Amino acid sequence: MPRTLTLAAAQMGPIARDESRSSAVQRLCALMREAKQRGAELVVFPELALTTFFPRWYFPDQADVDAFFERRMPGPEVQPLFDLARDLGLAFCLGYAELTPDGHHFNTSVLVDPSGDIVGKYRKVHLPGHSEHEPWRAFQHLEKRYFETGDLGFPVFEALNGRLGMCICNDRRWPETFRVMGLQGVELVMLGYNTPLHYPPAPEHDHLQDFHNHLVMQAGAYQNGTWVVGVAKAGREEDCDLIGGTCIIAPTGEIVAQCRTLDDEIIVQDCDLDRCREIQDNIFDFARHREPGSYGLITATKGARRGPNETS
Ligand code: ING
Repeated sequence: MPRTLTLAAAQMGPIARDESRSSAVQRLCALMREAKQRGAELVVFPELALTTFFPRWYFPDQADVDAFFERRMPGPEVQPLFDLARDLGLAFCLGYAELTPDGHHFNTSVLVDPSGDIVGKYRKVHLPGHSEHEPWRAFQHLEKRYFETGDLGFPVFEALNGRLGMCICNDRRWPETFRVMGLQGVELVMLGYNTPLHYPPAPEHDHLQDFHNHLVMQAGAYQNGTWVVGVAKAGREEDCDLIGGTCIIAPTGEIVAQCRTLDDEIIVQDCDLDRCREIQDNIFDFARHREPGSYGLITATKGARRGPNETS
């Protein structure tokens, strides 16, 4: 009997800066109902799914930044989503901005089981962008200013009769992210993203954003023999175009389902978790083929070493 998990990716269109959490939660609930109607057992939502992508602005006053964060999960505005999931018997994965009781700020994702309990948490490790206001940019990308580096590593959780892991947005571009979970036998990596079409430091790559988005997730899936679901917050959000490309990727690296719009949209896929073994027992049988003795630089260094003639 294959271990099949019926998975829904719940892409969101733009969230306006003045859109309330309650409005965003209503949209998430509508997506969750549609996913249930289409047979889903697990629904994955985007990164920072409760508010607009606020790192695109410079806020000198920390109180204005903190207004985008959740002090409790679920707080009162988010409770209806947890209640609906429990009523429908659905698990879900939700990205949000976490402000801890002792004052730490993280870009966070939680895995909630069908009884409404948080059974997994992840805090974004790879924070892109910059930490100071850079007015030359058409829009800011101040994740390094507003969030701390995640302190939970890349855990893999036993849930829904499988081994599930999470990462967030920029994390997907770093092979280490998937490999650390691959070394824990992950079978499904759930991730959300807010990815602007325009990348101010290298506008010549703007036309490659959709390609790079799928490239990194397909590679992560194939090289670790895991399912991957990537879920966009998409569309033109506060004058900033965010890519779509929400998709579900098999352990072979094949995209098996993909959103077609830049709006709120559900795609659903039966994921046979046992298919991970086609890859994990063969081409990427880590125990047989990996040579960690040759990989020392990966954890010994941060930046590249370019030799004696290094140019800065
Ligand atoms: N967003 C972007 C991402 O990694 C980015 C940042 C955009 C990096 C375009 C490179 C190119 O998808 C977040 N939130 O990490």
